[in-house]
Amino acid sequence: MSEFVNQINWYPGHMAKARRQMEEQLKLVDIVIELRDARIPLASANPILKELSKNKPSLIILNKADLADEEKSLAWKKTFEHCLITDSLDDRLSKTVTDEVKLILKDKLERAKARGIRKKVLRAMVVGIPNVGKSTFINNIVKKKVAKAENRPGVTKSLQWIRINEDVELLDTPGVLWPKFDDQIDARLLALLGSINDDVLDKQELVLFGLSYLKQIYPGLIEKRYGVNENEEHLLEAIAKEKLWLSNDGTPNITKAVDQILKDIRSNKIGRITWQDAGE
Ligand SMILES: Nc1nc2c(ncn2[C@@H]2O[C@H](COP(=O)(O)OP(=O)(O)O)[C@@H](O)[C@H]2O)c(=O)[nH]1
Ligand SMILES: [Mg+2]
Repeated sequence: MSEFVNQINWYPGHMAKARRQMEEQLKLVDIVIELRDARIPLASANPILKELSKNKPSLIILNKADLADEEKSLAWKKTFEHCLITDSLDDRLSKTVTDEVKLILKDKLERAKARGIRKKVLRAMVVGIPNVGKSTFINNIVKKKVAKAENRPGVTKSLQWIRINEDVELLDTPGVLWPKFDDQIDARLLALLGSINDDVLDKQELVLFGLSYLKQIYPGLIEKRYGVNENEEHLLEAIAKEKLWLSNDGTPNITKAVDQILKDIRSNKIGRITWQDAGE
């Protein structure tokens, strides 16, 4: 496979800086809330987060679950120690997340109590790769409660904490992590779902990859959606003909087919699809 995804946005200097900053911020929190895309639970993980967080408790959030295959989300949930299936627009998100955080950190709360600290406020930070829904998630969780905690000694001035409720506060800016570029399949899946800027990609190659991948994991789905069953070589042409995506001279318009299929995939017109299976 060719070197497919350009790493232009994540040159080494940028990664090193992001890494340093993340390490500093992680020291200040009790728990890491790691957002992943429920449609690609592995490809949307950062390759070194575990190492960076030094085994700090973590809560995996399978976000954008409204776009994913429900059954597969449940299967994925079982593979993580602590995991919630969410979408960033869920009304009860704030309560669901804080309840889970308190449950995970129950021992810590009890130890604090035993030492005479009556009300320990738990600190969390949200991390994740670009476009996974971090800002939407944070905005939802803190809505109407944007009482920023005061600056405290020992905490860098630029860091702001937002109190979600009496028990939990959140770093107001999420940690942005780079995605997995090294694995070319993961990189293609990220691109397919729009998590990597696709200006730098060969869209036709990407769409063909997506279609043949779909054929393997959801047999019959492409036929159902586009009414054709062709091998890869003629697939785009056949779909364009079937959907009447034609050029002025009446021939199949492949460019249009590519753009349209990419749009269909990203907007879930093809269906709720999870591209990676638990236990693979
Ligand atoms: N369907 C769906 N879309 C979401 C969800 N969370 C975020 N989005 C959309 O995904 C895009 C990226 O979200 P954003 O919060 O900016 O991601 P960030 O880059 O991680 O901060 C936006 O268009 C959001 O509206 C979700 O749970 N479900
Ligand atoms: Mg953001």
